[in-house]
Amino acid sequence: MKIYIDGQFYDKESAKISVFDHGLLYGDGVFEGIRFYNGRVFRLDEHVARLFDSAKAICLEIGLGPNEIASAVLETIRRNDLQDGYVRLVVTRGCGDLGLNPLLCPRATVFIIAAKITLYPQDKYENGLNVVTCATRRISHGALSPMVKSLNYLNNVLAKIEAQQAGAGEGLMLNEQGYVAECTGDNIFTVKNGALFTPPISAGALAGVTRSVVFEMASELGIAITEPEITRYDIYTADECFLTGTAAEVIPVVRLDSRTIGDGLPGPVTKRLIARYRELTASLGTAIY
Ligand code: PXG
Repeated sequence: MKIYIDGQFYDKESAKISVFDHGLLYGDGVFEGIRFYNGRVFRLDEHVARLFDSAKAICLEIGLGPNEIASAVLETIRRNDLQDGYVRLVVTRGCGDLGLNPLLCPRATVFIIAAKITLYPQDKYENGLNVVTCATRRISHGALSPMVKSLNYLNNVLAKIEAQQAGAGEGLMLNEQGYVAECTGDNIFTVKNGALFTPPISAGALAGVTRSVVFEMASELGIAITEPEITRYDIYTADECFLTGTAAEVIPVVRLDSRTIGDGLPGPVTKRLIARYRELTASLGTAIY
């Protein structure tokens, strides 16, 4: 495995980041998780654009332009001779001293890992996930914008622990007002009477790249989609529910907090979107080779 760090490639064993890097000391940095399929990177430009937006929001100067970052992602995949897999693209504040002052970090650190991906088990796509609501709330706009895909994932990690302790496949996160935001690493959608619903960004949902593909697929398939405030009641009483994420793709949810959603099986709209998403990922994207 070859890993990109600041313009150079290193073997896995020698790919190391300093203990003085503020990405580690303070979670001061941003990242993206990107998929590639059949030798093409899916939605590369959207991921790079979101990375730059996240960086801008935290006053982080990446030191490379969007085209250079995109080229570095492609080169990292090529060096690893992969056709299908997952890319972790990380930009940290870089090395500084032990104080949190970011001005003492002269240069951002950029690293890129391209790897094979461990997927959710296939039976979850066929039978659906069991989800529980977590007590840990989604970070609020007043603390750190939930739009920023930052290295501060501790609240999501704590929520994930709750979900795991409950034996659930994912954890539902509410915002401070008690409205549904998203899951610990995925956006959430419901289907009711043939129409699609998903929480708005204002409720704390990440502007997911896969989420935006669902909007495109819905318009292509003639399915209505809106972003009202959603409560757990709306999910308990939905006909269908599913999650979206770069890693999870589109995955059905059949239970929330021990309530069966719809008839307890992945529904027709969900199945249609899963099939269409697979067609898109298999055929679109930036050519790697
Ligand atoms: N919400 C959050 C909080 C995320 O971290 C998504 C939604 C989905 O966004 P995309 O753009 O991927 O459709 C994410 C991204 C994991 C893992 O190991 C998942 C993400 C990030 C890092 C790790 O499950 N998902």
